[in-house]
Amino acid sequence: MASPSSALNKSSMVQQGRIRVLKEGSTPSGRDAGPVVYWMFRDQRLRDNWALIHAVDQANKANVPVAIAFNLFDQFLGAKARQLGFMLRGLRLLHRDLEQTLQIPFFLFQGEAIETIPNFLREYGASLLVTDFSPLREVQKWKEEICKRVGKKVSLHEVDAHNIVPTWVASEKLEYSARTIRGKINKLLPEYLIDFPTLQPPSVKWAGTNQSIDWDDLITEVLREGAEVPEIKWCESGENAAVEILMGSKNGFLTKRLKNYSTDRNNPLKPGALSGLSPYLHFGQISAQRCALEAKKIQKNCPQAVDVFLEELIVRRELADNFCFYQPRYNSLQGAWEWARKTLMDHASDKREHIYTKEQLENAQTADPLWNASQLEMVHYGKMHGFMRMYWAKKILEWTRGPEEALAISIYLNDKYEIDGRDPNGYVGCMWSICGVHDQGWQERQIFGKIRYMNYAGCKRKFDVDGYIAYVKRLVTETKKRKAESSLGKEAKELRV
Ligand code: FAD
Ligand code: FO1
Repeated sequence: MASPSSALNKSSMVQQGRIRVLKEGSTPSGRDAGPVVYWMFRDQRLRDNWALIHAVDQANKANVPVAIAFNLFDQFLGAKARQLGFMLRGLRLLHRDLEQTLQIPFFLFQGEAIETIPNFLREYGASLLVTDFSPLREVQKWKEEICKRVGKKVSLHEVDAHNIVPTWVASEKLEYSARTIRGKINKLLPEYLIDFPTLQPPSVKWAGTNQSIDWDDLITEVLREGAEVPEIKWCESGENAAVEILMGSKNGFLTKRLKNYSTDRNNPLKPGALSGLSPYLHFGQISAQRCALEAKKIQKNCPQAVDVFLEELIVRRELADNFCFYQPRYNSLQGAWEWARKTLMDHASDKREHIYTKEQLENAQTADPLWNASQLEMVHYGKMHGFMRMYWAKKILEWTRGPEEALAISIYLNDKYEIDGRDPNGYVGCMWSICGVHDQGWQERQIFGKIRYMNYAGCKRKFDVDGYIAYVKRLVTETKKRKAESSLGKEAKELRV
């Protein structure tokens, strides 16, 4: 479907390897070239955004205006108030900054992108649609459909603004593990881990009217509809908040917390040892390339911590995009390797000590207080500690009737409650834990077969399990108290009215 990006007006701002031409329009350049539209989807930021840079560059070359379009889906992979509130608050800030700095209009549509985006292109006679890149099946299908629905003259370019080494450049095939992709990525880092050009306002201003967006109304509506999974208060949304988390002078990861990363990142009692970047990376409010550039600047101060961080941020994260891009069944047992499917099926009827329903798991009603604590951390805090996610998913394999059910439940719960859910990292995280994707085979045992096993005793050896359970208990109490106070506050306000 995609051809090499030879058909571009030689993009001088963005490396050709980062761009895929999904559709080549027939627009003769010159007077009847229409505007450029950037359909912003995964990379919801103005700074360090290759897709936006490309859209402005192409508009300037064709001497036409450029606009940003965002489509808010009615239902997106189980997202609720927690995720949509975070996303929309970030977009509201982006909209404000956009008008103040780049004077590029921002249009927000509600419904299905395969309807709203082609309609918008037709309304303004656009010649080029630029999109950012997500390997998720649905997204790839939407783009194929949009290619069919737009006029002959419209071109469609996809820009990988999320990965440092574009997924299709890092490897042309499904990689087996971090070991097989690491060398391929590291070889290309000198070429792709480069600084960003500073974006200037486009040369040609948008002639049409700008859309006025009632953000308060929209956010209130989305919070009401998605109230089942309430917003989290500890995680402020937006590009500025993301930069604070990365390198703020108060408590930034690179500025204040990096030294503990290599030693404490697997200790669930020290969540501050982790970067805390995943909500911002997931929604594209910060560029992984920016995080890597800033980390490399201080590599000499904490060489080991930076190496470990870059391994997770670049190799592990881009391996997840590789998996989802080349394995369309990335969230099902069919997407696992043959050895894993076989070993799991060989042990599918092994006796389980416990069998729990999705509801029992969702309500943290198992006999394992450690697992319950991790589930409660995810439900109430919205971000389970990375180490616990492995234990959490593996126990679901042990306590359900078979691997398909385990996979379905882990992905359902992960995407419903995690602020960073619905992400290739999450599908791979569940597939790694339950079906050994990107892992090797281990000593064969009941239920798990050759899938890596984790247990309570192993956790006890690694960290203070009782301390973590107590920590989560406090967390849940505080969250419930805050929720009660805020709803009291709301009632009082209504009474005063
Ligand atoms: P840090 O350790 O500071 O990592 C920095 C960044 O590196 C992360 O934000 C992430 O982008 C990347 N990274 C770190 N670990 C991994 C990994 N194992 N795989 C891929 N990328 C990684 N990550 C998500 O973003 N969304 C999810 O829904 C998600 N679900 C998971 C489910 C399971 C069962 C497992 C085992 C892992 C899951 N992960 C997920 C991966 C990882 O746990 C989180 O990315 C990490 O805990 C996020 O916190 P952080 O940014 O503070 O981590
Ligand atoms: N992107 C959009 O363009 N429109 C949406 O309505 C939308 C909702 C959404 C909800 C939860 C979530 O985690 C992400 C969401 N995204 C949305 C962002 C985008 O889909 C993600 O970056 C991909 O899921 C990752 O590939």
